[in-house]
Amino acid sequence: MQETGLVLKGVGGFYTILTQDNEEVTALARGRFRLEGLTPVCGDRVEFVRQKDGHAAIVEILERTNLLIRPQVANIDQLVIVLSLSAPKPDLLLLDKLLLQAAPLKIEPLIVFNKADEADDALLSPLLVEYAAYKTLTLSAHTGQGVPALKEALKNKISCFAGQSAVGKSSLLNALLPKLNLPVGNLAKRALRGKHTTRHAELWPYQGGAVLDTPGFSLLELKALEQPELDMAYREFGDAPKSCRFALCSHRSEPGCAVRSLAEKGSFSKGRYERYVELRNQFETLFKERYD
Ligand SMILES: Nc1nc2c(ncn2[C@@H]2O[C@H](COP(=O)(O)OP(=O)(O)OP(=O)(O)O)[C@@H](O)[C@H]2O)c(=O)[nH]1
Ligand SMILES: [Mg+2]
Ligand SMILES: [Zn+2]
Repeated sequence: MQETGLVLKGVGGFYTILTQDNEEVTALARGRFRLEGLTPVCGDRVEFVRQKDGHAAIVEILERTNLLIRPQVANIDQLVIVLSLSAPKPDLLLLDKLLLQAAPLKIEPLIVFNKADEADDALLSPLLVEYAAYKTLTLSAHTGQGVPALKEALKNKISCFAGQSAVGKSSLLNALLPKLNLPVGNLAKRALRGKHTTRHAELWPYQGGAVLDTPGFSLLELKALEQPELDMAYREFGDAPKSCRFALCSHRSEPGCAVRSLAEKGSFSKGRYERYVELRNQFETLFKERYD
């Protein structure tokens, strides 16, 4: 009998699958996949059959909604972008870059401001205004303040935690799932280097969905996006790009640019606009490399 399950991890050709009864079974991928150049990755929804030896065999990989390359993981619903309100200072260019990469992959972003216990209100208030178009949570992994709201936001979704190093991604996951006992702080890095551990992407079942930790900000390499994808990723732009004088306006120095005039009027933050220009310039370099 064929069953459907979720791949939690894959190590050395063995996959751990979460069944619909929340049971974990170990499975091998059938040889056919290798022939077709297909490999199950964590996050995959698969069809499998149980075998007499207690193992199972993956017979089908269901269609993916998206696929991240680093870490290799499929079907991410939500990107939890963690920032710190004390040290390290928020890297807003990285935040904007992650928001930008998530949009065309149809991944819902959730911005999490951690270390609220050490927060300076002068830092937080403008951030909340600047990112008002997005869902944000302010919380502290240390005091537990705001953590129930995060728990609620993770229900029934596959969520990937991302953000610069030391913002508290692993600490938050430990606060949600104490049994994970992930290494945090400098120790985390020393332990990794010492043991030459290869980091395998691994999903942990949580609240009817699953969560995934990523180290540092290795997630999502900058991929060249076309102007319409950029326009759609910036919620603040709204319909303005349609009113720009030029089709495919880059919103930098073209005359009659409706986006720039919104930014000048203060309809959205100056910082967001300036970082948009910086990322747009980076894309231009990427396009050149691609087509030269
Ligand atoms: N004050 C305060 N410190 C925190 C909080 N959350 C985490 N920290 C500290 O921040 C440091 C980094 O935490 P980690 O959870 O390892 O950060 P990370 O984002 O997983 O870092 P990488 O794995 O390197 O990407 C540790 O020293 C934590 O104790 C918090 O809510 N408040
Ligand atoms: Mg970590
Ligand atoms: Zn424009």
